[in-house]
Amino acid sequence: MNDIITSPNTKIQVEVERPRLHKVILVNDDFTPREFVVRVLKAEFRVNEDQAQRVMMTAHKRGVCVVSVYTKDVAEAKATNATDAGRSKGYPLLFTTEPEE
Ligand code: TYC
Repeated sequence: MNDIITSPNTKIQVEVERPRLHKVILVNDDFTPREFVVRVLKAEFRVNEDQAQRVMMTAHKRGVCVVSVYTKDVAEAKATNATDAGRSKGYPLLFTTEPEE
């Protein structure tokens, strides 16, 4: 019977980096109605009326506004869904994504 017990003495250190978050950015245009932008923000990004109004007005005045941050896949899926919601009504509403610094 071979019952010698050996214990490993090599320590393995694994460094895990937190995945970078990605911003979803609302881009202003001259055609999409304000109420529609607010409705899409509330439906897709789970913000309340007040938050949706602020984000929409910031994009309206400054050209763009960060809506929220998510992991890459979630940010891209939400930006695509929200952009498609506008396109389905014939509006040029656009949401883009970019990695956080
Ligand atoms: N600028 C649009 C208008 O005056 C409203 C709007 C706001 C559209 C923000 C897009 O990302 C946007 N009807």
